[in-house]
Amino acid sequence: MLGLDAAGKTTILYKLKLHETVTTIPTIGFNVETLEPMRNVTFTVWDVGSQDKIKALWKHYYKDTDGLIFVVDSADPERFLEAKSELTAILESDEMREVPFVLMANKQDLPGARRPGELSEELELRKIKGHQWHVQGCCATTGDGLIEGLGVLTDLVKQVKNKAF
Ligand SMILES: Nc1nc2c(ncn2[C@@H]2O[C@H](COP(=O)(O)OP(=O)(O)O)[C@@H](O)[C@H]2O)c(=O)[nH]1
Ligand SMILES: [Mg+2]
Repeated sequence: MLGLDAAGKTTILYKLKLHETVTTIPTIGFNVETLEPMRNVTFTVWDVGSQDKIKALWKHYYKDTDGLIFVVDSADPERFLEAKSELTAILESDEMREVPFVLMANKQDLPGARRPGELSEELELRKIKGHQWHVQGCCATTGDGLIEGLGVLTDLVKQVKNKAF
């Protein structure tokens, strides 16, 4: 799970793991948790910190990734361009070839939050080649949309794997 700082990654992880809204501080390094199996699939979620210094380390987590959760603060349009270029850079990495992703359009509860469809336009997801993707609206603090997003990611990962063998 990657995304700009303050997008809501750590909040998402602990909502899924503990069913609680935790108070977060900027993540230094990473959090990793294994979630209870959903539909026979076990998720090991790496929530990798995204302050500038740590972002340089993201690439070390790409290896053996089956699916990417990319989290965006839907109510922060000033950072959409930055989010888009980070996402593009991740997907262009050799180790991320064909890895499907779900873009979590987080913070849907905030006034002015862009809807999932608008966000995919803003981030020009249609231009991305070689990756299956889906945009999921969510709210990490209530948990709305999180399970749905993981469900879609499961389907996309299975599709890619079935194609490969
Ligand atoms: N209103 C609202 N705030 C959120 C949501 N998700 C996260 N936040 C807040 O955004 C801030 C950054 O969240 P955090 O999980 O630390 O982001 P990270 O840097 O991506 O790990 C925290 O104050 C969270 O409480 C959401 O869905 N709605
Ligand atoms: Mg964090």
